[in-house]
Amino acid sequence: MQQLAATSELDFHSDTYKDAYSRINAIVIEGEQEAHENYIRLAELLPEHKDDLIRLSKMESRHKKGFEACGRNLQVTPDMQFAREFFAELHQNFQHAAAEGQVTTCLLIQSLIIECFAIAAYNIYIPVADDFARKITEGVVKDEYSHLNFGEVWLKDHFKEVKDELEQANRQNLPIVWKMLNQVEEDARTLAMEKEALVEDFMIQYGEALSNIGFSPRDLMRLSAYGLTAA
Ligand code: PL3
Ligand code: FE2
Ligand code: FE2
Repeated sequence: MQQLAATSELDFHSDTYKDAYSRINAIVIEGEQEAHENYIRLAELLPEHKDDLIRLSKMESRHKKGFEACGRNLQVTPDMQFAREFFAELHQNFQHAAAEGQVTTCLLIQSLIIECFAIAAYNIYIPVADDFARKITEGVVKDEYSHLNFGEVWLKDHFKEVKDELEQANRQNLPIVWKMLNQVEEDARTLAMEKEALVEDFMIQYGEALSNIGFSPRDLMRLSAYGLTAA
């Protein structure tokens, strides 16, 4: 009900909406661009899955184009500088892990954390988006589930060998997600997206993914607790 009331009051052409959109839209464009690059890097690290990963990287550039069109449609110029800073920590951690050949950490950052973040954000955005952006986002979110699935399947197949590195990568990167959410909380609310809903959706996707990979309910509690302290 609250969501409905909020939507009917949204003015997609107001200065307030467009100002917040210039940052959120940029974050999403930057996120899709980094995802594109990350899957190309992963294709180098996992040559036996090269074709699949290159296919995912191409989907990410299509997503980026779609969200660029959403910004243009509202006559908003995305604040890309803001967005690059927003992703800087995760970006650095991914680059570092890739340089060390830590495929597990790279997959946790891209296919679990970033994809779950995207799925949560897009799910919460769809009901409050303008008509143009809603259609684009509905198409994109379907793809993101398949990207999350790629990571889940690979990590599940190698669970014994990757478990410790996953725990360590989770501990290092999950707190960053909460910091990122806090940074966009206000702008997201201007778009009628509530932080609590984003957190809830993220934790559901992420927890399900960890459970599919092989973590026990007890492990899940421990893993999810990281970062809550930072939120
Ligand atoms: C991977 O395929 C895509 C990575 C994109 C990451 C997006 C994170 C978005 C968080 C910002 C919350 C508001 C989202 C608004 C949706 C248009
Ligand atoms: Fe994407
Ligand atoms: Fe994706």
